[in-house]
Amino acid sequence: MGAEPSRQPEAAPYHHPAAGWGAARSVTEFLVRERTLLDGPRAILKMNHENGGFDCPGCAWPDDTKGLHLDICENGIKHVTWEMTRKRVGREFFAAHTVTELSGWSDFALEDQGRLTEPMVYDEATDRYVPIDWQHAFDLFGASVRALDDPNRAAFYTSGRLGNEATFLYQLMARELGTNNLPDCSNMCHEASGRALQAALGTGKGTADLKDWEAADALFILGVNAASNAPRMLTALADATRRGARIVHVNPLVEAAATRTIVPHEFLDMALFKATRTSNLNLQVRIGGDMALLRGIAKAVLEQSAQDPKALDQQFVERHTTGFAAYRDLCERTPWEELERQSGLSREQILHAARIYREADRSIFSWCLGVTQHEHGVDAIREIVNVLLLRGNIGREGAGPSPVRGHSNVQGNRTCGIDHRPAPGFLDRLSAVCGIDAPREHGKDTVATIEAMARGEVKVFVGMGGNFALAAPDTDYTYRALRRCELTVHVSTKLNRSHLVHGRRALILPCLGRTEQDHQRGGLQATSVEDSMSMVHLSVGMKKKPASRHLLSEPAVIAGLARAALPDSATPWEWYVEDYDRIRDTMAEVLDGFEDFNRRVRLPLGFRIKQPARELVFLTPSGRAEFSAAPLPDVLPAPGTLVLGTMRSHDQWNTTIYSDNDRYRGVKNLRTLIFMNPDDMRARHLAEFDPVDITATARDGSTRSLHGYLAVPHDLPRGCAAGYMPEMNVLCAIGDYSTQSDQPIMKHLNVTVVPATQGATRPE
Ligand SMILES: Nc1nc2c(c(=O)[nH]1)N[C@H]1C(S)=C(S)[C@@H](COP(=O)(O)OP(=O)(O)OC[C@H]3O[C@@H](n4cnc5c(=O)[nH]c(N)nc54)[C@H](O)[C@@H]3O)O[C@H]1N2
Ligand SMILES: Nc1nc2c(c(=O)[nH]1)N[C@H]1C(S)=C(S)[C@@H](COP(=O)(O)OP(=O)(O)OC[C@H]3O[C@@H](n4cnc5c(=O)[nH]c(N)nc54)[C@H](O)[C@@H]3O)O[C@H]1N2
Ligand SMILES: [Mo]
Repeated sequence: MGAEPSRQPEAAPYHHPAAGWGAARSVTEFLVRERTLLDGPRAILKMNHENGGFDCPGCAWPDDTKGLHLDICENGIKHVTWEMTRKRVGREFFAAHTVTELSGWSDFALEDQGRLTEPMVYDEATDRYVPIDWQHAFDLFGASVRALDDPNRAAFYTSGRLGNEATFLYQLMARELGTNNLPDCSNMCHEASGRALQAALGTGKGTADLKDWEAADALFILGVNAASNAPRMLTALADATRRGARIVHVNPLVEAAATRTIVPHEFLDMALFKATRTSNLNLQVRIGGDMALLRGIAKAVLEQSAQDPKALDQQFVERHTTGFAAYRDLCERTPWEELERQSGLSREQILHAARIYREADRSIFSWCLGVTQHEHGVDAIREIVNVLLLRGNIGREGAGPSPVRGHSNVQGNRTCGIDHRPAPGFLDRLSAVCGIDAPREHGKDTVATIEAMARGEVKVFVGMGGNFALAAPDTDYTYRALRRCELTVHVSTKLNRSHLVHGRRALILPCLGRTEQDHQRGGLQATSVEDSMSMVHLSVGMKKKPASRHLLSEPAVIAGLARAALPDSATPWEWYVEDYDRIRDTMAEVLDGFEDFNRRVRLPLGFRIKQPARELVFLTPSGRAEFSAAPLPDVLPAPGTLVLGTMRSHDQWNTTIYSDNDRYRGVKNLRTLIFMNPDDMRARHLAEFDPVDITATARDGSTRSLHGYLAVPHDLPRGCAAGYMPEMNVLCAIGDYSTQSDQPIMKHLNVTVVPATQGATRPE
């Protein structure tokens, strides 16, 4: 897998501020490559704007509260231009290449063919995709679904960029068919956050919004590579520094956002190369060590409260929480040595973080995959809440938990019904309003769906966006599972691996992207999305001419699929698609917090879904915020092994690889690498770029290997290693998912690393 195969790998520390001119140059190169030098900049000026414009299809960071601001980032721009490319993949392309041949292409080469232009169906006789018209494609799906003896033999995956209206129709189709099999990318992402916050605070989401970020005195940023994956957070960090707030980064790696930045839209700073510091303290925890650090902070706060009663918000704890005594006991009983060992930090470092926390009136804790993709992800996030509760950092300005969500609408997907474990109250309302009998039995999440496909139980798989084959764990197993299906259907914008790893029959259904105008009988349509901080607003495409005239919008594709599978359905599928206001009117009746949806979503900045926990209303069994008292997990690597975390490079979007560079980590022309501590390399007699074999041992003792990866020294704690997803999904065993969140454990693989027996893997 690789974009620039013939170039020599390079690795050197990166000494420049995040964003700034490196980002500007990278954007220009990208616009040229995608041949969108004219359309790209025009689109970017329309992005994330108050009153119109489309929502950046990049990350889920909220738009600037001032609304008028051009808050853009390098990676958002890349993501938009990726969709707007002038390259096309049409029927001639598919006629010229068999699926077997395409299977030998790199993932980069597949997506690089450009936008899909018409529906295609797999033809077994010629091993090629051939054109099919929309109605026949829908009919093939309808017949396959109706032939199933149980609706639970179908599964409906969502990748988190689907707009709210399409999301609502999609889950309605699944539930009208009779299944809650709605796996989604969130099952690999923030499932742990949802479960932890639900248990502790009675809400599955963060409670802090961007205004709170602007008012916080201390920001704790855990397990996120913000400069690459949530670059607009850099603006918030730079603003925080300027007003004197303090910022603590917790990450085994010192990522670019943890040093300094030049904010992308501050042109004067760009011109003067003026960087702003974005960190007061970097804590390089060991992988999985966050919980021990957090407990250490709590222990320090509690110890301090003996002399300084203000260290603890006694009144808040008494009035609004439960479980405090047990938690205090646990903290007192946990020895400092244990906290140091498990966190990989010294007592002084932990006390330093605790002092910053104690001295701040208002604190926000923010986190992403570095905290969630672990066996103990739920416990670790509950520990974040514990720490916040000690000082009453919930339900007031400038404070609270603030997970950084992934895909641009992954939070909206969950709000609008993509949930394999839906709440009974939601199902009641959905059934009553939509006149269906929604199934009550829980459905399958991502891992359970793969296992069921492998057993031959799930036979029809639909992917609404995304790249399931590559994104999921245990690549070989997942491939075998998908190939056992009777029918695989992918609604996509670009060709990807999931189209080639298909069932006996297979459909590729191309759809409009978010940048494109969506015209239906009722006129130009807008869709709504929800960001990481629960703001719901409209997104309207700006590109008049779609990538192809055969494309349908996602709601139209879903309506077509639904009608074919449910010919007698009383749901007015076609009527809904004529005017998305009609979908929104139904959503307003079904979904909590969506009253008066059509009016409120048209307010200049949209609206914020009410957050009970923000108002100190805790919808937990006790009616209070609940402390947890989980035992500290043992996260130390076994002797001779390393703990490996998989992550993204700067130049990729999940399974979409833009190039083989990772600018902020100083890497060029290389993805088949493993970052290691220099001492761990020396112990294995490895020099920079020496080829190694990596073997992961799963819980069940089975092993999975990658061969010929290159060792790259990096500043990370001993015993820890890192490398890139999705390539390293080969190493993630399907059975190794968290017993707390069911999330695949993608940040904590137990591996051995030895010099390669066969030399280096050269990218093809
Ligand atoms: N440009 C771009 N933007 C994206 C994406 C993309 O692929 N490209 N993906 C989107 C999606 S879907 C998501 S979910 C988010 C993902 O955003 P991130 O969570 O930033 O994703 P990762 O690249 O997996 O990086 C995880 C970070 O956690 C750190 N880490 C690893 N293990 C630990 C640990 O045990 N403790 C702590 N504290 N840190 C640890 C790693 O060093 C790394 O900095 O980004 C979204 N935004
Ligand atoms: N080892 C490891 N694996 C991981 C992770 C990790 O950290 N480590 N992270 C996990 C996480 S957090 C996530 S979210 C998943 C990501 O999993 P997915 O969301 O499944 O993957 P993406 O790469 O984001 O999907 C890209 C594809 O989406 C399609 N697409 C793009 N735009 C649109 C659109 O507007 N509409 C439609 N219908 N399709 C579109 C294109 O065809 C493109 O090829 O990966 C997970 N996998
Ligand atoms: Mo994600």
